[in-house]
Amino acid sequence: MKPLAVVTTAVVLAGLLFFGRASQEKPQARAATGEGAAAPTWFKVVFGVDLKDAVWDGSLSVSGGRVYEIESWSFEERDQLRKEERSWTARTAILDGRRATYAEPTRGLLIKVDAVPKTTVKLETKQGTIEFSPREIRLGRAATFLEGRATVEVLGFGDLVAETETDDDFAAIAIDERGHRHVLWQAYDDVAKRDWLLIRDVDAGSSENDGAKPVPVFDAKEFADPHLFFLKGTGKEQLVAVFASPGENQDWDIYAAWKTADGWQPQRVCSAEGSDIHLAADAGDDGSLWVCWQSLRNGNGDIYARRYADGEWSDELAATSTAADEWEPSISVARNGMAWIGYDSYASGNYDVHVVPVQFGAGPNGKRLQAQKSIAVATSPDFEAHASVLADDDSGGVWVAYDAAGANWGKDFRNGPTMTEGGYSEPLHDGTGIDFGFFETYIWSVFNRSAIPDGLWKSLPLKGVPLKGVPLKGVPLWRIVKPATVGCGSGGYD
Ligand SMILES: [Ca+2]
Ligand SMILES: [Ca+2]
Ligand SMILES: [Ca+2]
Repeated sequence: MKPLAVVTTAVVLAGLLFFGRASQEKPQARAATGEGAAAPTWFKVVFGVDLKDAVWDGSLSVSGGRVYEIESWSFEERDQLRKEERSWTARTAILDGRRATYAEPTRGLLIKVDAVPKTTVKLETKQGTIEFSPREIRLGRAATFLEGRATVEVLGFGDLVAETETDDDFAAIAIDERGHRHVLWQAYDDVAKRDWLLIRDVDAGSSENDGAKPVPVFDAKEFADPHLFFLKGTGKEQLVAVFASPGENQDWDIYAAWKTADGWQPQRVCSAEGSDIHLAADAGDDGSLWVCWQSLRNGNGDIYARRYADGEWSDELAATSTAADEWEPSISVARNGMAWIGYDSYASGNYDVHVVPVQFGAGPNGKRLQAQKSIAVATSPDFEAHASVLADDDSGGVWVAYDAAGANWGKDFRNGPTMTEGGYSEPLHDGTGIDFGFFETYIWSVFNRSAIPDGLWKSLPLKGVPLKGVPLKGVPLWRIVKPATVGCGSGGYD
């Protein structure tokens, strides 16, 4: 069922970029008009974080700046926003009795306001007044108000990358030494029935020939998994795009393309017979670029990796070599140079999640990659797949998030035998969630996020195996770990 997953995991960005304060502080990247100038910025205000039944009717006013837009967020039918008056009626909590909708118990507003130093935003509600200076809300941290019953988050601001007539998906971004934002994306041309891999320097002046308009990075008609990096630390800073494509060969391979004075110079990173797809990539602090992907050679899927630094690619490493299929890797490079590769495997007759640490520096010339022993993250008879890894430099460990569902989730042999000898496979639209795992040198634990009846989520420790007897304590669960979206399809691989 996996081959179509790549098609169904699209995150449509519609050509919009969202930036928070981090990029606002780059004056080159904005049309700054004075000291501390900042673009009008979106904020999200959430009422009823305490999940209590309460009336939050109120109104919005801004001093020292303008309100540009106001939208409701998670309103029920009974709630109402009056945009012209900047006022609303809204009641939080899920009321007793049969639910009319499956909205969350919280309600809120999305507001686009000025974010200059003198701006103050005030929301007067039946539960109290929320007042804040937009510049004091930190990116990625919700500020709390009214004893934690309401929050305000900065969402950022949007710029149109390019007005196109193509369907634009799979955007990637890198920022160069001048603070210019380069955006790479895959564009489907419905007239020519082909894809383009396009890039644009969003901050190039109109007089700059190079990058002011979208340009193709590579001449092919199909692409997947584009990534873009601005490599630093090697003395030769350069934009590099990596992607999967069949090129002219009718055989999917991995490619890199380097931005040079003479345009984009492509390089084939893998040329094995068979499909080389599901590309993941990350850049190390040392200026290295790592790629890993699924290669369907030798009659089954395995995870391969290469590392680029100082003008050279390492040898190709088979990070797995089982007779079963390994799928959809993700990669995160730690500050110490270790690359963590997560993937799912069908070696046990159902999808299980593993990570493998990979180091550079092996072999007679010290330029080979070497995989350490792989670590099992989730190996129950249930569906555990789509690993997403994040190296944690503070602990020297790695976070792993993955999609989890019941046994044989989404399979099309519901009445057939399973590896657990039951007759059950969980239907496609039932019960997928996200599980978290955390591994560090001495401690291993898995947290299971289980659904509770009202549709909220809670975290439960599922199992903990202290490898060297060190108790697990204080592991935060709010680290940024981005799971892959569950995809579905049909096909011949497991
Ligand atoms: Ca190939
Ligand atoms: Ca294999
Ligand atoms: Ca499993």
